[in-house]
Amino acid sequence: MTSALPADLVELGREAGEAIEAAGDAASLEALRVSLLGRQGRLTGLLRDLGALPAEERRERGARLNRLKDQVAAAITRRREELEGAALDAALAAERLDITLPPRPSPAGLIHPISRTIEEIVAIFGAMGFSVVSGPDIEDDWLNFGALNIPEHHPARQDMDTFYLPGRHAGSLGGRRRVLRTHTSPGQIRTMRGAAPPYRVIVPGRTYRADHDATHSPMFHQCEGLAIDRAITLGHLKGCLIDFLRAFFANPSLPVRFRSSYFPFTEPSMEVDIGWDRRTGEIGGGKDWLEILGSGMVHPRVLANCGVDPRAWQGFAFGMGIERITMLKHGITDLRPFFEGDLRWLRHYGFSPLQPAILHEGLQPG
Ligand code: 2NL
Repeated sequence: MTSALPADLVELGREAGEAIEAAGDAASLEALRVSLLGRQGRLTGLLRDLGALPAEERRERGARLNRLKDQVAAAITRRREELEGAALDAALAAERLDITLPPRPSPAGLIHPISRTIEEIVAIFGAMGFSVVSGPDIEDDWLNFGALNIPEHHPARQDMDTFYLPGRHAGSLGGRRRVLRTHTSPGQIRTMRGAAPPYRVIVPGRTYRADHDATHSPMFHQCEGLAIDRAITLGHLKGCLIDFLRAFFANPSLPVRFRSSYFPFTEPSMEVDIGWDRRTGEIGGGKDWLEILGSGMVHPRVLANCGVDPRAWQGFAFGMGIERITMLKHGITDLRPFFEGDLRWLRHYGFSPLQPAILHEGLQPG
């Protein structure tokens, strides 16, 4: 048999219900739960007080109190779930991810024109069967000059033109002077000394000369090439270099002229010119000639200096300045920005890494 709740419990239930509905967040709801159902809570206290009542009264009030306690606990749970649901809805609304937004731009970087030219040279000579070789920037004066048949008192060897380093190479190199290489030839000298012929190599890389003005940088880049076999002739030299120049300048009818010259390390030696128009600067047109590289048949003394028998082996070599052919190809008129690291210049003249130099019936237009 049940009767109406005593007035104090009705009042407590109403108060608790209102407070639970009014709780705005998990923390205040939890504080409310502690104040009602915790060890010092009001309902807990009323339950504890039952012990003082006579048995009959205690049973009835106990049952009611317990029901009230269950109702309060259920109301708190419902309110907690409500608050959690609202918090999740708010987070979902605030943190919504729009996967249709375009990605933020990320800096891609560009290939420096010097690196691009080296890539193109490697692609062209690579297709002809040449391998790429590199050597150290610091050489000794035998590998840089002596082995190349450059005489002791040649002007190129003077301190005025060449960076010599303090101290000398120790040990097996017999106290030779240390020098920043003035061309990449020592890379080829090392190739010949290190293995038996035949050789087909190119050596692109940094080179150094004590020269600094508007058209000369103390550090610059060169690419040399070397082809040695049993019967390599001047005809092979001409064919390779004509093919190279026509591929590099992307002009299959580029005029190429070989002009007699002199280098201590080749015999005979030839300067190579391409046709251009002096007035407009246009490569391949006009009636003027522009010197573009040096070449020749490797001097027998150079082969012998490297332990290669010049009666059994012969071939050609050539050398070119990377900055120079890069400027000509792209119409760059000033040498200095190559080494200044100005990003505005690089953005103008740089190349996309996503379009590397690839040969397909000549180089693809950059
Ligand atoms: C030029 C001229 C040249 C070579 C470089 C060479 C290398 C060896 C043997 C013989 Cl190991 N020759 N290199 C030959 C002819 C010309 O460069 O005007 N360079 C910018």
